[in-house]
Amino acid sequence: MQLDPGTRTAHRTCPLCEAGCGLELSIKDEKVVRIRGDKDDVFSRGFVCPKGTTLGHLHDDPDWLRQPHVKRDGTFVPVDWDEAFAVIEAGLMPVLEEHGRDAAAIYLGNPGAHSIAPMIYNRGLIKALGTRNRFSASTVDQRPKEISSALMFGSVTVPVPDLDRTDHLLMLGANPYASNGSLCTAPDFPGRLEAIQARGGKVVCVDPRVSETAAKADQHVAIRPGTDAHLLAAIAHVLLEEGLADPSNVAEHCAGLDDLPETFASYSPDAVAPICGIPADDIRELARELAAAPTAAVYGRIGTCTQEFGTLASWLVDIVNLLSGNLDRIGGAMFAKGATGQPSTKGTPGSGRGFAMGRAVSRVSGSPESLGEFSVSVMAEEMETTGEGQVRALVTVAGNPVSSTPNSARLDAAIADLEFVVCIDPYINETTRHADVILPPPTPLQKSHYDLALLNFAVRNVANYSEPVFPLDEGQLSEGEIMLRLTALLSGESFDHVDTAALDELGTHAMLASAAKDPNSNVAGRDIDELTAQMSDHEGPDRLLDVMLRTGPYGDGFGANPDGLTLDKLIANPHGIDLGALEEGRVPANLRTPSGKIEVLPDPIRADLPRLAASLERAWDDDFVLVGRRHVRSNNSWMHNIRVLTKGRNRCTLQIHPDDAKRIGLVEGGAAEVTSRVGTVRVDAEITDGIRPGVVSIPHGFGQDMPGVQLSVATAYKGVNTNVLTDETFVDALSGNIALNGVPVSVTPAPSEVAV
Ligand SMILES: Nc1nc2c(c(=O)[nH]1)N[C@H]1C(S)=C(S)[C@@H](COP(=O)(O)OP(=O)(O)OC[C@H]3O[C@@H](n4cnc5c(=O)[nH]c(N)nc54)[C@H](O)[C@@H]3O)O[C@H]1N2
Ligand SMILES: Nc1nc2c(c(=O)[nH]1)N[C@H]1C(S)=C(S)[C@@H](COP(=O)(O)OP(=O)(O)OC[C@H]3O[C@@H](n4cnc5c(=O)[nH]c(N)nc54)[C@H](O)[C@@H]3O)O[C@H]1N2
Ligand code: SF4
Ligand SMILES: [Mo]
Repeated sequence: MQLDPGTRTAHRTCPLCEAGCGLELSIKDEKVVRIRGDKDDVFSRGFVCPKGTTLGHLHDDPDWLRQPHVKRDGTFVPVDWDEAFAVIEAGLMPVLEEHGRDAAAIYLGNPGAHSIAPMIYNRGLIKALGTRNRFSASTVDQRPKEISSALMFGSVTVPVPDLDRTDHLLMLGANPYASNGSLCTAPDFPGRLEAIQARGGKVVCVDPRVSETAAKADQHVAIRPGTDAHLLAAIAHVLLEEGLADPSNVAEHCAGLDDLPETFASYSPDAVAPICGIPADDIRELARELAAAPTAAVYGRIGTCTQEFGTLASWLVDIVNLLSGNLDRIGGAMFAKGATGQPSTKGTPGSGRGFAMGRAVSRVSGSPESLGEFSVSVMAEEMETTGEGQVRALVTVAGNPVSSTPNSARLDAAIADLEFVVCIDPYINETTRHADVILPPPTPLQKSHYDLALLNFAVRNVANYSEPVFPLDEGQLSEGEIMLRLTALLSGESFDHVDTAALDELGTHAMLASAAKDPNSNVAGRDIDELTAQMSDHEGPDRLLDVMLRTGPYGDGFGANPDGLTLDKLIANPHGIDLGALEEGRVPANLRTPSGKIEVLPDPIRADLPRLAASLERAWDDDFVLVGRRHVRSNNSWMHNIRVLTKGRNRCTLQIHPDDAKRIGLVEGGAAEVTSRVGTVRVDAEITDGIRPGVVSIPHGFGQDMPGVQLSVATAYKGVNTNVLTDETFVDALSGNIALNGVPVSVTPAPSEVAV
């Protein structure tokens, strides 16, 4: 397509998922006329998926709120910012004054992990709110992996498969052809998998479904949901028993290695085969191939986390990497070094305070704290259960927990009963319809972008910053300003006189002071005023980002390393800066365990192993179990309002195996009734032999047709919320993380569909 003169081009990173693809936008008359992959992006090299090309549609979506909304007599009305904050002050503060700070809960959602203002200001908001009731999407997602890594390495530093150099990839519970990868930032993940195959390597995909990824893999292993820990323990067993284990590259930095043979003694392939539904010989072969490959990496993702043995499975991924000699090794599982610094690159190299969890338990059912949060599994009960500490108010930032977390109907009712709800969110959806006040952020194209979280999990070390493509409209507030004003209000200050620049200066000062105090930082011992004098005039979260970059592992150290990174340098390089391939030999310097060793068998893991052992005796004979899935044109709960993405056949179907469908009398396209302990949904059947018998799959994030939701496209989409079925009591006991996969359900043809 030839573009008119007068068209300008802008480059920015896509904020929608972890891949972080570079986009090239063509803009005419301040409208996006085309988005394509940025061929010059140092990381994504022109790759883009269908969602990334719709950021212009998102920006123009008439349902995206452009000013705050306050609920009056059950209806949302637009108001100006001062009025919105005044309503919050009048409504929320009395609840906190009367019942204490724990009367508020906060839920931080997924897009906040891809948005610079929440990444930087959430911490201050949480502190100002002062509640112990903190929740996030992490406990419906990756918390088990965060915990297992932090226990082993002393901080949340997750090894990622070295996709571009490995010879063999064993992938469990991930479908990057749909998701584009997770806890493994790799734009064009599919292309990187195909490159493994093209260079003669092998890709093995372990999944109860023949996912898009499984279909392209060299081998598909159709595992029974929830049994990845059993499979991986058996792989470890074979490596140890057959003398194939060779962790010599990191052995001197490990504590507890000698305990592993006994730990896995009872997990022979024969013992786990009937549980996993995988022949014992196939399990042996998986182990032998891992050991024989010149380099190999095991990669587990959401299917291995959101299940009953999520933390053990996540730990076992790294144990098998370690035993097969592939941890911290080129072509194996490696550690990224993000440009903004991580706990594993700060402080004394080689040891640290380590990681503790369960420092508090939730009020009602005693669920353990981890990383300062409780599991979303207890959110509803904390709202419903009266007494000291009952949650009476909710703040959400970029989250839609009514759609995304288990037993949605219960949570929906609990939120409806709260005394006050504030949402920093652009849409009136399943959750925000309960808000008293909605504070909408500008669209992604009106914000700067740097993926502070996910570049720490990238398969190459890369830094990439994007300036806003469009300015704020008259009367719009930046997301950072919204957050700072709410923070000030919660701290008892007057929200209408908040000097956000002064708050940022305080933040900058604190960050510089902490870097100067760290004897290992590149500004150790320097004078704060001298450093401050050298700051460029960036504002808001960008100003703090600049400090992180400059004091980070590649930073200019405020002159100490003149060629190093600064935000100005990133702005001058809109296609990103490639900082090189991942380095091997990061261990032991990146460890932050008190022992200075990789804790191979940390105490909480050791204490959880009997639970796995007990399951060897269990009758694994549920009628049906439910798993999820993703589609490349859908993004969690909030992109179904973009018409171009929802076109085509209904994607919210119940996948079921033909033998099962026949057995229960379900026909293609017929309505099925699916019932779990907590709820029932009615959903169209899609009969496919691409799913294991006994397993059914429904994708999450659908079902926007609830009263009060104002999403004109999404509410018309034929879909159901699968989290009406997922069960808040079905968790990984160690982490408290929800088990979304392997949920026992019954399936029947919906009553009106029964053939007569
Ligand atoms: N059954 C089942 N449930 C699941 C999953 C599953 O696999 N199966 N996956 C889980 C996972 S991995 C995740 S991460 C969660 C995600 O669940 P949530 O954390 O609830 O995130 P989203 O569904 O993405 O909802 C995003 C919310 O953020 C708002 N939003 C969008 N952009 C912005 C922005 O720039 N700023 C702000 N302030 N708000 C914004 C949207 O309007 C929406 O309300 O779902 C989980 N739920
Ligand atoms: N298009 C799109 N991309 C996304 C998202 C999205 O909603 N849409 N969400 C983003 C987010 S928040 C995340 S966290 C990532 C997640 O990214 P992925 O981890 O790749 O998640 P999924 O694509 O859901 O793939 C999970 C696979 O696990 C399988 N599975 C289910 N149960 C089990 C089990 O017990 N064992 C094993 N081995 N496999 C199992 C499912 O069948 C499914 O194919 O995707 C991100 N990218
Ligand atoms: S893969 Fe993810 S980051 Fe890349 S264009 Fe698609 S949604 Fe955006
Ligand atoms: Mo996620």
